[in-house]
Amino acid sequence: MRHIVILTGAGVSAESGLGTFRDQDGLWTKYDLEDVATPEGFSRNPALVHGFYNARRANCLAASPNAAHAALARLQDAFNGRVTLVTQNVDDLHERAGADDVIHMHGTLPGALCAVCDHRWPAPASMDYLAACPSCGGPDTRPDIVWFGEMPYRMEEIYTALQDADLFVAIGTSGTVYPAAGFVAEAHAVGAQTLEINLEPSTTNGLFDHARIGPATKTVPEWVQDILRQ
Ligand code: BV8
Ligand code: ZN
Repeated sequence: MRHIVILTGAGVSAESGLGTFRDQDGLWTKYDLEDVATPEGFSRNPALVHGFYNARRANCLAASPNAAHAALARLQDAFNGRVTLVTQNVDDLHERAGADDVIHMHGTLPGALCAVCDHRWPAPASMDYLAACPSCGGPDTRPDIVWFGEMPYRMEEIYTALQDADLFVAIGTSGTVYPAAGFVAEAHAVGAQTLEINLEPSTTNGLFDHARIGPATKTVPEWVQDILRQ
């Protein structure tokens, strides 16, 4: 096996205490996605959206990577082939566990973006919409997050990796958000093996050749060990 492409979702950070989205007390059960994760919501009420992301940024800072993040960083180090690690998550727990070149297709909580000049800088602990852009002084500073209706980042790179994959592994994602939920079909189309690792089978589980069910801090280290033993 030469090239493994991995896609992680909120489930890989669940045991670090960061909420998921669609589980019973998930984020989308407390906030209306339309209000806090769309450009329209941001222009309607930027203070609410900054408050939502400031709270998540604080959660993220207080959280620590778990055994699943550590195992994936180990795989990147020890696997004698290529590992492309794509995440839908906006937390930086993969990096803090030692992973490198993590492809954050939905942006990152620690990142700030200027909607006027596209300048990016490390977000302050708490952002507010009055804060001017450090580069152009513009008023439209926002979290560097990809909202619904916006184009995810580094899609070219992801599709090129999927074309070259021997194995595609989806970890801790419900398979409800596109284009990420479509990656398994892309991998399948080029003849890659596909594996889902999840607490319970996701909506797209039927599209995977294999599945390992259980909490990520147990299933991911076991899977990494099996791969490195091969
Ligand atoms: C796009 C950042 C178009 C925000 C996120 C109408 C208008 C426009 C677009 C659409 C539309 N209708 C549909 C769409 C497409 C839309 C979409 O897919 N909507 C869905 C809801 C139907 N997609 C988009 O809008 C995307 N953009 O299409 O652009 C375009 C095209 C060309 C040019 C220009 C534009 C953008 C999507 C990105 C949105 N941003 N995140 C933020 O984080 O605040 S997505 C959001 O959901 C999350 O960030 C997360 O990344 C994503 C997926 O969630 P999951 O990670 O899967 O989490 P979830 O809670 O759902 O599942 C948790 C899983 O973990 C479960 O399976 C559970 O079993 C498992 N689990 C739990 N505990 C554990 C565990 N597993 C293991 N161990 C455990 N312990
Ligand atoms: Zn600017």
